[in-house]
Parts: sequence; structure tokens; C-alpha cells
Amino acid sequence: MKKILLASTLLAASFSVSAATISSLNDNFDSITSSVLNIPSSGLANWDVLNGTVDAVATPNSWGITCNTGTCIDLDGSSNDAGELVSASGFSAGQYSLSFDLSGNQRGGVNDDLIVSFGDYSQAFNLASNAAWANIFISLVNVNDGDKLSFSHAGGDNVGIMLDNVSVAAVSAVPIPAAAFLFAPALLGFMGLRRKAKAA
Ligand SMILES: [Ca+2]
Ligand SMILES: [Ca+2]
Ligand SMILES: [Ca+2]
Ligand SMILES: [Ca+2]
Repeated sequence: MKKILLASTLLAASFSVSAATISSLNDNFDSITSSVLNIPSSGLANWDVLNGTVDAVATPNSWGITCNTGTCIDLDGSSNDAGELVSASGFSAGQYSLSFDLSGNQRGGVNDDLIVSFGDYSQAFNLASNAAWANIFISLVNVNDGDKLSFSHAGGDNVGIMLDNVSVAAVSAVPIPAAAFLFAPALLGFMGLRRKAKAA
């Protein structure tokens, strides 16, 4: 019974990898070389924009906005409905690190609200207009197969939190030798099962 269980676990593991998922994402938005208000989803290779709009802001620009590098994203576009920037692809199940840079809107007015979600990580940000660029690094996020990374800005006064340098990288939760050690009994169990089937 135990052998059958191990063998079926092994088979399940080999079939759980979906071709549609990704296992890393890096975007500094610098491939966009001039500012675009209400940038269409087609203008963002790695992202979809839902529930509103976002702007791409290149530096220099007439609004006096400084990006952390080259071009960055104003998460509240120019349609009076702030957008939700969502990774175009879901991620493979696993553990990841997440890193991104945020600044306040740099244009005055009331604080802005943003919720960042990815797997079992979700964090609300309330940033003053003059909040300086800061890096947010989450060392371990548990992700289910197909989970997407989302930056969802509240409101819609066209002046929103700025985003730059998004990076998601897989974390190897179990060192390879230990993984092989865990895998070996399952493999032996599977082989034993085959031998038994042959003998029968
Ligand atoms: Ca950039
Ligand atoms: Ca805007
Ligand atoms: Ca919205
Ligand atoms: Ca605002």
C-alpha cells in the first residue's frame, strides 16, 4: 500500500508542471522609452492591466517624476480609475522571492493606497506623495500553480504610487542533495512495484 502511494505521488509530481506557467519575472520597464498615458496591455510584455489604467512614465518628463531607473509605472493611470497591474502569466507552484521598488506619487495631494498580492503574500501600502523610492523584498512567498503577481491601486485621481524594478525568482526550498535523498525511496518504491508487476 505504501509503495503504491509513493509511486502515485511520483507520477502526480511528474504531471503537475504546466506549460503555461512561468518561474521567474524581471521587469524594470525600461524597454518603454517614452511616456505613455493609459498604456495598453499590448504595450506591456509581461503584464495585463485590469480594472482601470496605468501610465508608463519615462524620465525626464514634464511632471517632474523621477523613476528609480529609466521608465517606471504610475499605478493610477489617466482615466480616473486606477489600474491593477497583473502578471500576464501565472507562476509554477513553488517558493519564490519577490522584490519591487515603490515611491509616493511625487505630485502632491492625498496619500495613495496599493495592495500587492502574490501567492500567500499580500501587503497594503499607504504612501505619502513624498515617500522616497524604497525597495520591498519578500524572501519567501508560497505560490500555488497558476498564481499571478498583482499590484492593485485604489481610487482614481490619476496621481498614483510609482512602481519600478519588479523581480520574482524561484527559491530552492530544499537543497538538491536532500531532495535526491527524499526522492530516492519513492523511486525505489516505484521500481519495486514494477518488479512485482513483472513477476506476477
Ligand atoms: Ca525602470
Ligand atoms: Ca497617472
Ligand atoms: Ca480601478
Ligand atoms: Ca492619488
